[in-house]
Amino acid sequence: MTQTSRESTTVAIVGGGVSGLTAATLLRRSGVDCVVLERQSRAYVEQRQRAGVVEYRGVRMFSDWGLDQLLGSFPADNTLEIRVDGETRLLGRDDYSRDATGQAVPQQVLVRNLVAAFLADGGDLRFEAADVALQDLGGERPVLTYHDPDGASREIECAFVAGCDGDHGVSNASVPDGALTEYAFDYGISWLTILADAPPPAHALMAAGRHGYAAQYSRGPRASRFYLQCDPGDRTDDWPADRIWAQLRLRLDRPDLPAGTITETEIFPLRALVREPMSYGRLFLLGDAAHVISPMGAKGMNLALYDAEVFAVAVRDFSRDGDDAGLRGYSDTCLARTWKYQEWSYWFSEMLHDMSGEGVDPFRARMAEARFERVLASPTATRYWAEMMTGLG
Ligand code: RFL
Repeated sequence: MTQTSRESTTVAIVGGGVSGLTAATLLRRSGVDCVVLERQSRAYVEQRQRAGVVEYRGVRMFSDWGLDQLLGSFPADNTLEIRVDGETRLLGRDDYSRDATGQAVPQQVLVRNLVAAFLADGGDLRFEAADVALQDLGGERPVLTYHDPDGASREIECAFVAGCDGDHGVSNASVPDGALTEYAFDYGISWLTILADAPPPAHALMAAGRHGYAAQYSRGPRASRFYLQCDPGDRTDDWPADRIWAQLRLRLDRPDLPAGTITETEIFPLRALVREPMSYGRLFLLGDAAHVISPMGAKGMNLALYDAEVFAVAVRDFSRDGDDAGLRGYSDTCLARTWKYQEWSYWFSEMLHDMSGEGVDPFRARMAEARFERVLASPTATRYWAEMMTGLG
């Protein structure tokens, strides 16, 4: 019978996305050894496109750790153009927003840079790790088992597990029933998201109107990510390219928007989910494994980065100084930011979907208009918006 050899590390990280790779990089910088197990191939994770902006707080975090080069060099100004039934209003032009700009970096570029830097630094990152299973999370030394790409069984014993494998990963599913409480919210709205070779707009552009919500964001010098509100029952087959471009031109009020090659379409429901607490025994949940957020405020990747830093600092303090305050406070610290961002994204999502549109309750529409006027007219409300946008609030 073949004996499975058991390895040992301080932190075993499940998932090599933004949260897992950032936690791994910061742990290594702190002298803490770790192993990252990623189910997919390197090629797959390096081309998976999603988010595109690291908020100012995240930019500062990378800079504080001497990792500025991972973000590239495309500043993202905080200007947001909002068109309501064709009328344009600008947010993010205040001094506070101007001084705290984020960085435009497509998520797959950040992942690619994190992978390269971690491996160049001698980091242990294992792709195509199949059947990862988590055992003894409540004990002193949890064990992870998996199959390597050759099909061999492997075991890793560790002091801590970082569950960075997203909403449908194995980490949160390994927690015993009843140990976590899930708070879920369904907006009752779906978005069609489109990646296309199309010149990006000067600023992030959102449009509310009677035909439904739409948005366009830069994804590099020649690509854009678009969103179109659609019926919850729609499938991508219902949205051929002609329909997509016609609806984008109409809703964004850009009759001259050139049609480019569409490289990806996906329909997803707008939803929110938070799992509390964000830890169980020696397992710590990071990023989407702990919370899912409406993309309206562009905060999913940014929350993942925040969790990664809080976790890495907590493990560093424990390993170096025996100080377990950070580990004990991990969940509360991360949940405080998570809920703040959930509330902001909820406010933002509801406001722009309610403002105008077929079938919108007239009372809700008036409320949304009042909210929007307040954020434009009141310096205090504008400042609050900017604090959330930059991540400094
Ligand atoms: P990730 O990036 O999904 O990485 C999880 C990794 O875990 C791996 N994995 C496993 N590995 C080993 N064993 C298993 N059993 C495993 N199961 C899964 C996966 O292969 C993967 O590599 O999660 P992480 O690190 O928590 O990062 C979260 C962010 O990716 C996510 O919040 C954002 O992409 C959300 N999001 C956006 N966030 C923003 O901040 N700004 C945006 O503009 C933005 N746009 C978006 C988005 C999400 C989108 N989707 C998913 C609907 C646009 C879209 C279309």
